[in-house]
Amino acid sequence: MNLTQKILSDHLLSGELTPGTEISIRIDQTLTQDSTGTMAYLQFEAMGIDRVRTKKSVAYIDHNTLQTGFENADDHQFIQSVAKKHGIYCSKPGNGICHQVHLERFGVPGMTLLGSDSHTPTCGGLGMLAIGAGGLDVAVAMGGGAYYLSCPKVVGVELTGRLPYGVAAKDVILEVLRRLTVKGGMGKVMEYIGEGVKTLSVPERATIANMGAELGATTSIFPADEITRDFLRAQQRERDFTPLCADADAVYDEVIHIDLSALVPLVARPHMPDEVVTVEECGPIKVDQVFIGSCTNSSYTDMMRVARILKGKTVHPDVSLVIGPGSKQVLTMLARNGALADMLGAGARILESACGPCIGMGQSPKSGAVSVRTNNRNFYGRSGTRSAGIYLVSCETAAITALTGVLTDPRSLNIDLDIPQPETFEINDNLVIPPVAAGQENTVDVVRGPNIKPFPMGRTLPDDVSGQVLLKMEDNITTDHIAPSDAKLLPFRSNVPYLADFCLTPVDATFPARAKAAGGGILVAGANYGQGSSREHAALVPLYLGVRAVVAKSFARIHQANLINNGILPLTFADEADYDRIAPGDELILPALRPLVECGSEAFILRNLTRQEDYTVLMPLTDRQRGCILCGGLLNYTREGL
Ligand code: MIC
Ligand code: SF4
Repeated sequence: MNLTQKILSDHLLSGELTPGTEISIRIDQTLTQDSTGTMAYLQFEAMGIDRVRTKKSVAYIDHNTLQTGFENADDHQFIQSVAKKHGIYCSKPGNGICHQVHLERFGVPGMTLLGSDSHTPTCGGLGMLAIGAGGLDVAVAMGGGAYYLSCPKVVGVELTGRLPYGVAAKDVILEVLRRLTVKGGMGKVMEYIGEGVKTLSVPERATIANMGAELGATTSIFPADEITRDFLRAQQRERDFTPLCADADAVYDEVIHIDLSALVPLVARPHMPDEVVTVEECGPIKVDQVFIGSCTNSSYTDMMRVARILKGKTVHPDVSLVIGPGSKQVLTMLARNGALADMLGAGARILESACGPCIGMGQSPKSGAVSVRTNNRNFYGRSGTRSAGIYLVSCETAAITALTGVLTDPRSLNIDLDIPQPETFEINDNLVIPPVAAGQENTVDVVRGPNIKPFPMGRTLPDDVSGQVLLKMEDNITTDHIAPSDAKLLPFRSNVPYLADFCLTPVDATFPARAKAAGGGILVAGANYGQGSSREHAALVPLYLGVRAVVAKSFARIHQANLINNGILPLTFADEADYDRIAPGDELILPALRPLVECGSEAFILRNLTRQEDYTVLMPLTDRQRGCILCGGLLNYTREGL
């Protein structure tokens, strides 16, 4: 067996490990972050369970830390109190980015982790099977419920050789994205194997696993070996180590080879993470802003390399350099060993350990800017400045670029970039608040500020579903298009009615008003609809606006699950050519849909009343998903079941 199959079979609750069929697995750990967490905890509360039934559940506060009004702080208080009551550890603002902290302090090789954030696979760097999901799926897992997923194919990514000077783990994953594209990992787990794995530290593996999310992969995983043991020992948790790897004769559905020695520094150009070219090909474009940080690249070793490059130098006069170390642990260590002073000395602007600019929470670049960043997504508008272009690179490329003012290949540096892992990391978990003991739940009152509004619930499926095509979209529409998030909108993640007025506005500014005027309708989209974030808001907000169905060429995994969980129909074209036959404004109907879904049909007639045409659309559903669709969502379905 390969490693993925081993962990899946250890946790299998139903189904068989046949790719493409539904399986369900037991979840050992969960994580939430604040921008998806408020909704997840409201849903958890709605399930009426006193205490989480996982081995460990952690609620992080790391996204909404700008606090430009009362909203974020209210949400923090809600999360901290609800966590304390229900058996969940709460990582307070300032403790760091969920994935970085989880890797340092909580991840355990061989366990399963479900997180309400699409970059949860970061802990795959430790040999965990770590999967991103919508908040409702995480709420169910916290309650001890199974997590259902389509059994993935397993791709063996065989690494050989060793990274040359100036080439980083980030360049490995950018190379995978260059080859496979943002759709290339759909339905697959990327399992890293081969001799080259041994040359990569745990934080480097985590960078690669993290950005596997941009491939659309279910997750990415590395073996747990002596390097993993050393990392856990340095985190004073060697007891959590178990050696894990694939069997020598393990079989993979596909294998791809990467010779680490042959890689060069790469860059993903605006506005997609797979728009990858070499730094050399991209050329010395003039740069206005550099951001170093995010869950992809903010480990201690990343930051130390940056400090070394900056030491004794000055940031280019036309560049604003912003650095956000990934965790309190990292920032404290930089402060103690003087690296922070080197960064400050060079003119870097230091941010608290949080997501920050990665999700547009501050530091939006100027109009038309070129912003070079170490994070994982460069989707249109995500920085908060729609006219800016975001270029994704390694820490080394970002740091030297900040000095030269133009995109620069770090192989031109001539300083030692070899940073060994420290013998021991600085351990201080005083910003992690433990829950009350079992049985004490009633001693905690959950605090709800005025920003917390009830979430919309789906309605039972009517016999016919009909509506106007409100919008026709191209391929690769992201959740940042559907439910945009920046410093102005993130504070309203617990306020769906407010967010609804921004739904799909990066595609068409008139969409929310038109959807409201039409009383809802149907969306038409190309391939990989809903890629990116796990935010359930990309389903809740259209639900609030009355969207009943999305007809697409294909869907991204987490978004498709979020649609079903909220009772919105995810339909695909049987013949993709039919996509071209539908126009915005067309009136569509799915006649007798409910009885057909009830009797298990998977193919349906979609009638275009405007053009007098019929198309075949598909919606293969498992029994559980059928229940969700018929009842108008997972919560209704679970309640009916109870
Ligand atoms: C992101 O990177 O897009 C986010 C913000 O972390 C999201 C979660 C969210 O939208 O709240 C994610 O990756 O799932
Ligand atoms: Fe935070 Fe950015 Fe990572 Fe999302 S991708 S968890 S916003 S740092």
